[in-house]
Amino acid sequence: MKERCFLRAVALTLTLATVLPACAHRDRPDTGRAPIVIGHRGAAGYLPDHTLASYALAIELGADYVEPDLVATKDGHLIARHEPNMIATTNVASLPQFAARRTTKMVDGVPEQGFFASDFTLAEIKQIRAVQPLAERDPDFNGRFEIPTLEEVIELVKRKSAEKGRRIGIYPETKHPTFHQGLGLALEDRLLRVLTRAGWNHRGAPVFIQSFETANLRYLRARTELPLVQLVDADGVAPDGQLTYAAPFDKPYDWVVAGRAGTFGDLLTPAGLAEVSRYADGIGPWKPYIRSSACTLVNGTCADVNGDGLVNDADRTLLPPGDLVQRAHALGLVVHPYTFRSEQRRLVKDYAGTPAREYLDFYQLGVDGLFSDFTDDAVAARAMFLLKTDADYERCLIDGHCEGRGRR
Ligand SMILES: [Ca+2]
Repeated sequence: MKERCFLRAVALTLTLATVLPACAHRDRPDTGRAPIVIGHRGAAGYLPDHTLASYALAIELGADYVEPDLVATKDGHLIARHEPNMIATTNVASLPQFAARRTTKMVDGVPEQGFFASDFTLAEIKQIRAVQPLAERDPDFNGRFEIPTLEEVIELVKRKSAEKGRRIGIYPETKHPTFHQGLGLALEDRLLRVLTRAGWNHRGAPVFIQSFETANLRYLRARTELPLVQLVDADGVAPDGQLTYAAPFDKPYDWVVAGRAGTFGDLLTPAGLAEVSRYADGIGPWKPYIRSSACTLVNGTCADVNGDGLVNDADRTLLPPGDLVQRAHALGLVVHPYTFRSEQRRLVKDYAGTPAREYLDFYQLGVDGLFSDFTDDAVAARAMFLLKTDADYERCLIDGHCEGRGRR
């Protein structure tokens, strides 16, 4: 591949200097030149989220990074869970020894009842097993897998990387940083200590750190050279494709605490993005920020266009993409949207039920990577995308049509 690139580079040097970097960096998928595939919660489409089995499967399916979400235990260990409240993703509610731990806590201003990791020691967490939280996905592996620590995730990734002879990284998310700070279990220094002990707290280590909050990313910026990614959420998508904002998904929770007005969308205005670029290396926007969709209104509500009795993304049509990717790139920010899922009901009508069409659309729009529940589909589509890019090269060489390469 390198040699082919080099020969092309020679052939193209005189007229096409600007396309060369894409070719030269083909074998470095995490430099922003070819999109990386991030195994969202592991291989969440197939196995219970945030288990070593799920991360291992994502790696087997070709993930470049796996994504542990991090919450803290009572004794200060970082474990991989999507929420501090373990009620939906584990069997904890069925374990009699923990029945008395059921409680209500305020999480980002919302009361939640359940079983919180911060009320359990790591030894107790190890008695709990993960379950599949989504009813539409396979429950056969419920109750089989432990809750891993961050250290165990890193150990797995290092071992798999050595086995496979390829660079594999982690993409940890600090979950509810303000909530954890309020418990005296702040995530940030704990995360950096674990990464330092693993030899992974330096620029060039295979790690991105992500957060929906802003203040903790600024805190981390002063303490690590690792790339930081500002996640950008919203509450929903209106019938016309505009993002909607309602608590607790309206703004970073540190803004609520600080009394700062505004919404997540403000992070992506020209001024907001410039502010983000001063402390972060990338953005992780919900994918409608890059390309949204609209529904067909009948009597004021979205219609069941495909007549399957349900109203969902499969009834919506794509809108033209915005310019977020280009604006972020102009500021040197990488763009890693979330979350790509292969279920039919989650694919906008234009993708015709084919996940590859959605991936190809976003790869063409220039994203530097994406979070996928179905690593295999993301990786297969990337292979198609790179082939397509090769075809573009040929076309460029043969007849001079060199536009529309779709990547930086
Ligand atoms: Ca429908």
